[in-house]
Amino acid sequence: MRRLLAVAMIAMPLAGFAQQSGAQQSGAQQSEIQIDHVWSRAAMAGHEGVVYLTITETGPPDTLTGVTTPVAAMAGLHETVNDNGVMKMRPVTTLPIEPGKPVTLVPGGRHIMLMGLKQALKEGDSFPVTLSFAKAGQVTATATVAKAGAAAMPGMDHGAMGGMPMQGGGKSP
Ligand SMILES: [Cu+2]
Repeated sequence: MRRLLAVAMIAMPLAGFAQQSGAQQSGAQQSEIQIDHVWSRAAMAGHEGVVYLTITETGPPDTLTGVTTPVAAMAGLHETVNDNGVMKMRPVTTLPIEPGKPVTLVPGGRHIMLMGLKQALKEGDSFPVTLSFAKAGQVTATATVAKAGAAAMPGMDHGAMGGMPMQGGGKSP
């Protein structure tokens, strides 16, 4: 009888602890970020490139805060806006990621702009793209290069940006 009581007394605080730590874990920033459909288009070295992908969050809300890739001097988030019939691109600094609401970067919408390609992107190649999230930290995905102009949006050419109104974008000669 005495032994049984002792076991019960030990078991109770343990159960309480387990419950508490379980709650803490679900409340902690256990970010579950998945990046799919990562693709790019063939482009020449020194030119601009583009990356499209889908971000799915199954953990708590997060924010995409930046993008880097070894194949470009600079990478950044852009969105495409229709300004009185003229398609323009503008930089986006952060992108909120909500659980259960996949964020898609597709031609004609949001995309990752690669500025100053350090190497040519050839069809069939792949290269890493690292996304920085406020909570999840850095997540690296692999982009596959499609042919130039693949699923291109009419009236917008990422390969040659001549005449494209774009903030802070240097034109290739
Ligand atoms: Cu762009």
